[in-house]
Amino acid sequence: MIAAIALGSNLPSAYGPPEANLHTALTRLADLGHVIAVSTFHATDPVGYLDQPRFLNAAALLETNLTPIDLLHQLLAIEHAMGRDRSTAPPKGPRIIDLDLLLVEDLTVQTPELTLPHPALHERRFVLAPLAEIAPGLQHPTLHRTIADLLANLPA
Ligand code: PH2
Ligand code: MG
Ligand code: MG
Repeated sequence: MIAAIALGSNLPSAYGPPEANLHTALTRLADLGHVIAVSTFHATDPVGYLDQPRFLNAAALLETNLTPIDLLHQLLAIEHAMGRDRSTAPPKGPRIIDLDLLLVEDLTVQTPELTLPHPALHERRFVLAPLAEIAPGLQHPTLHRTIADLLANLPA
């Protein structure tokens, strides 16, 4: 199956600055399958929780044999292995690495642990802009609009 994954970082780690964190995370994603495409890295202003450094955001397409829930667990394991500590940081606050599962083919999943498509995918420019570089024609499975269309129609 092909999964779309959002990457974000706005703190340095043992691997280096946010740019190095994205590169490290992409290397680890490659252990989970085949990385088909990677966007450029976008410097973005923080959204939601404003008092934090700017982010570097990206998107990737991963071909994998993992189930969606196993893939989610692997993404969380990479975050943890790279030094992200969810117990101390505020929600939506600064992080070494954030790996969000956006889409898996046209699956819809509603469980306490995992919602697909990602519930905020369609309203976040920092997610849609990188994803539109590598998958502009991908259809949102419930909104039935392409990534390029969702990006073009975001409020400014
Ligand atoms: N992630 C958040 C909250 N705010 N802002 C930007 N620019 N980029 C992010 O990745 C981001 C954010 C929570 O996941
Ligand atoms: Mg996350
Ligand atoms: Mg996130």
